[in-house]
Amino acid sequence: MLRPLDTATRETKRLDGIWDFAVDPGGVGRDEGWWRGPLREVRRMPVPSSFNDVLVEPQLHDHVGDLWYQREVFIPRGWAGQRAVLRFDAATHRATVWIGDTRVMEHEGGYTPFEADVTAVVAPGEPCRLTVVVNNELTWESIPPGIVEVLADGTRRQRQYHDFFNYAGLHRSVWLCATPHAHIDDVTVTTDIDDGVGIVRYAVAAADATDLTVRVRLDDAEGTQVAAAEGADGVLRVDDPELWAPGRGYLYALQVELLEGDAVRDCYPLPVGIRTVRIEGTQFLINDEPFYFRGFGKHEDLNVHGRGHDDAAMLHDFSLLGWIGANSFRTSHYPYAEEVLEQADRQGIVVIDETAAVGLNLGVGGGMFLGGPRTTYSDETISTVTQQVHRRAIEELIARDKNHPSVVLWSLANEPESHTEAGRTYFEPLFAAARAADPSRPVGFVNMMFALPETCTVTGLADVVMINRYYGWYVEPGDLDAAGRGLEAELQAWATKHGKPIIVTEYGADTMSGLHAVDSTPWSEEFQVALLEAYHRVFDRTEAVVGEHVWNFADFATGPSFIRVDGNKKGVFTRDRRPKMAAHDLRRRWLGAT
Ligand code: BDP
Repeated sequence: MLRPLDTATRETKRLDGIWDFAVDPGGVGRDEGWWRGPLREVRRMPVPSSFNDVLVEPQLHDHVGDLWYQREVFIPRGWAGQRAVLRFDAATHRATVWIGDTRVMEHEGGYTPFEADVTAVVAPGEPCRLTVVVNNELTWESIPPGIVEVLADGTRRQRQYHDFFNYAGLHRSVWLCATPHAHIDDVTVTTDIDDGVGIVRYAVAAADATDLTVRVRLDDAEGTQVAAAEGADGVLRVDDPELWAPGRGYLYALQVELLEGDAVRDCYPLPVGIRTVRIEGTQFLINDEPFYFRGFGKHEDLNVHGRGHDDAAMLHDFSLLGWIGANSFRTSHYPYAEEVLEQADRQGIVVIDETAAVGLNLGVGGGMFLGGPRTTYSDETISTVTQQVHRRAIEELIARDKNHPSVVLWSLANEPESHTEAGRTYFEPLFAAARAADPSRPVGFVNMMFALPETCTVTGLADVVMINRYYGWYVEPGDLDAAGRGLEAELQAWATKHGKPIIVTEYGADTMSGLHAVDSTPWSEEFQVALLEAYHRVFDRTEAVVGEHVWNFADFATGPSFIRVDGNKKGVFTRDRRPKMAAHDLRRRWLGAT
C-alpha cells in the first residue's frame, strides 16, 4: 500500500490535531449509533497519540473496550472530479469508521494502515463528520492475544501475555488524499546486483486505468536520470550503481507515471535502495559482505504520547542510534510507523521487521502468573482463527514494508511456543505465506529459552536463528560466570545443530538509573555493564553469532507487575533517553569511542 504523498497529480490533507473523544464504558455506542451525531460527554484527544496517558484519569488509563473519536473535515474545493481516499496509518487494535451516517471501513490489527475510497460519500467544498470507534481489547482472536475479564462490578480488565503496556488509540497520522480516478495503486520493487550492474525489477499495479500505459524512470539522489523503461513491469539496469548499504542510506527515486497517450494521469515517486540480502552458511550477507547486527530491540514508547508517533522523538532516537554506534534494530514487538522505516532507509540503519505476534506462549509468565489456560495452541486459545488473523498481519506488514531497503528480515513472532508439534503446525503455513508474499527476504521468528536447539520444532522453517536469552538475569540471576558458560554452550549447540546465522535478539538486565554498586549487584548500572560484557566475550568467540541486539534501547512502560518497577528497566537509555553507564560501554565496543 502506497504512502500518501503530494505529487503533480496527488494531494494530501493530514487530519492530525485535537479530535473530539468519548469513552464508552458500557459499550453502548455501536447500538446507540453514536456516529449519527456529535459525540456527547465529549473530551479532547490528540491524534496521533495513545489515549491512555494524556489525561490524568486512572479509569481512562485502564479502559478496556470502545473509544470514540470524531472531527469535522472539510473536503477541499479543488478536489472535484478527483478520487478521495481516507487513510489511517494505524488504529490500535481495531477500528470502524463512518463518514456522516455511512460506514466506510473497518480494520483488524493495530499497526498496519487501512484506507477506503470515500469519493461517493464526500462532496468537495463541503464539511463532513468523521467518526471512528477504536477498540483496544485483546482476545484469543487478536494479534497479540489476551483475555478480557469481566469483574463482579462489571469492570473490564485486560489480561495479556506480553511485557509492555497495552497502549491504544489512533497512534499514527490520519489522511485524506486526492488521487486521479485512474491511479497507481501499488508499486513493488526488488533489487539485485549482477556483475557490478544494479538491477531494479519493478511492477506497477494501476486501477481504473484501462488503455493507460506505464512509464518509469530511475533518478539518482541528485535527480539525474540513470535508467528508464515502459510497461507495467520490467527491469532497469544501473551501471556502476551507488549501493544502499549499512551506514550509507543511498536512495534512488523510481518515478512512476501513468499515461494516457502522452498525458500524465498519475505519478508517484518511490525511494529505491539497490542492495542484496543473502544467507550463506552461518553468514548474513548484505551486498555479499558479512553483516554483523549491532543494536537493540526497541519499543514505540514515550512519556504522555504512549505509542503515538512523534517525529522529534523519532529523529532523536535515530540520532542516539548513531551516537552509540548501532547499525540496526528490531521493531519489537509490532510494526513501527512508516516514518521510522523511511528514516532507517535514509540513515542506512538495518531493520528486522516484526509482526505483533507476541505472547503466543502460555507456558511463560502470562500463563503462570495469570492462572489462565496453559495450552497454547487449541480451539479455545491460539486457534486456526488466530492463525488467520496472524497470516493477514504478516501479509499486511509485507505489503506495507516490502520496498524499504532497510528491512532485511521478517520476524513472524516473538517468543511463541516452539518446542511442540502444535507450534510447528501453527507456523508452517505462516512461513509459507511470508515467503509467498516476499520471496526476496529471509524469514525468521524469535525463539525463547523453552525451545532449545534440540527441541525447537520451528527453527527448521527459518533462515536464521533469532534467540532471546537471559542467562544471569532470569536464569542464574547475578552469576555471570555461570551465565557465560550456559550461553556459550547453548550457542555452540545452535550452531552445530542448525548451521544458520544466529542473532541474539534480546539479552540484558533491568537497571535502575542511578543505582551504583561496587560488587555485582543486580539492578545496578555496574551489573548491566558486566552482564553485557560477559555476553560480548562469548559472542566474540562464537563464529555463528552474527548479531547482538541488547534488550532494550530504552526503559518502557509495562502493565503492573511485581517484577517491574514503573515499567521495564532494561533500557540502555532511560525512558527520557538519558544514557546509563551501559550506553557509554556499548559505544566503546561499537564505535571504539574512548
Ligand atoms: C522477553 C520478551 C520481552 C520482555 C523481556 C523482559 O521478548 O518483550 O520485555 O523478555 O523480560 O522475553 O525484559
